[in-house]
Amino acid sequence: MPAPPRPIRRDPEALFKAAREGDRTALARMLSVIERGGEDARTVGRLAFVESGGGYAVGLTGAPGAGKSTLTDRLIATIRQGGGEVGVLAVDPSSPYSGGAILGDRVRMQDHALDAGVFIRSMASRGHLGGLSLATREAIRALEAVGLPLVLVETVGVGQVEVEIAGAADTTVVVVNPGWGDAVQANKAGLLEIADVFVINKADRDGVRETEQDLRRMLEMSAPSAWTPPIVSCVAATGSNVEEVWAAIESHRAAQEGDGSLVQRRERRLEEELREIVLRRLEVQAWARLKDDRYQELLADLLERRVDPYTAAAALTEGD
Ligand SMILES: Nc1nc2c(ncn2[C@@H]2O[C@H](COP(=O)(O)OP(=O)(O)OP(=O)(O)O)[C@@H](O)[C@H]2O)c(=O)[nH]1
Ligand SMILES: [Mg+2]
Repeated sequence: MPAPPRPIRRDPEALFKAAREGDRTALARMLSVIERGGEDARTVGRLAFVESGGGYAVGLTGAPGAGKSTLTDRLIATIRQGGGEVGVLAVDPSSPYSGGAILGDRVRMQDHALDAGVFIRSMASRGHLGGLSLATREAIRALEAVGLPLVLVETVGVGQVEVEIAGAADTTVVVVNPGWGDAVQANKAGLLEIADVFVINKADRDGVRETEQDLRRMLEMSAPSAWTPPIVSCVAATGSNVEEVWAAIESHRAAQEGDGSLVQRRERRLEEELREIVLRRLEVQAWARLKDDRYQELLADLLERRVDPYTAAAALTEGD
């Protein structure tokens, strides 16, 4: 029996070209390249950047188990009914697993796996936490660049990195559940500041009214802005009221497109990205310096009290 054809290793340019032509396997590989980082990732990122900017990204975040994946699954169906194509990134900063495989709890989304209008990919940290938020931005642009007009980004967890990733979308949806304290927890995690739309999922349970009141009260205490995040309750498990969630996302989009704030938001985001990349590069350079001989000398001088720490630091950081 002939051996199955081995996947051909393609250079990043060829990969990008194939992905643009609709080759989903090439697209999946391109995302692996981005996730891994390095020279090939830079090439793909550069190519994608030029072709990106035409899509719209929706971030979904919230505490573990809030129902983000179930809701994402339902939103995919809603979007597909409207005839739109959609890319989905499931980002899990706490998980070392990633790749083409869709993680356990996302099995539901597998229903869409055979639909050519849906592309689903999970991304994980591979150890460098902050790097994931940069990689996610590049992945969103890659999906835009191959012509997916809409990207949903589900982020698991409620830490700082998760807030960063979810906040990097054009519309950020924060998913909470009914019950005492859930809204307060979301507030503590910094989710209130990034929310454009609140979803109270699992509305088949008690406490929806109280949670809604909590959210309203906290919103009233926060600084006034042009957009007041709507609060929509739904039962993602059955699909009940998911259309309203989608409508709230669309009205946020329309409001931002109407008053020019979307452009501003994107510009701000790009500047933030630039700053983060610069900081990262400087950090790498700094660590490199801390390995050289000059450092060892200065450290010895410091420990012998021949030099103070500030003078030593100045000697290490001055341009040479
Ligand atoms: N009762 C009820 N259960 C729901 C609803 N939506 C989701 N669930 C259940 O809640 C559990 C968690 O749902 P997921 O969609 O995996 O939640 P998640 O937020 O993606 O979870 P992580 O990705 O692990 O953070 C599952 O058992 C779902 O079946 C709902 O509207 N009502
Ligand atoms: Mg999930």
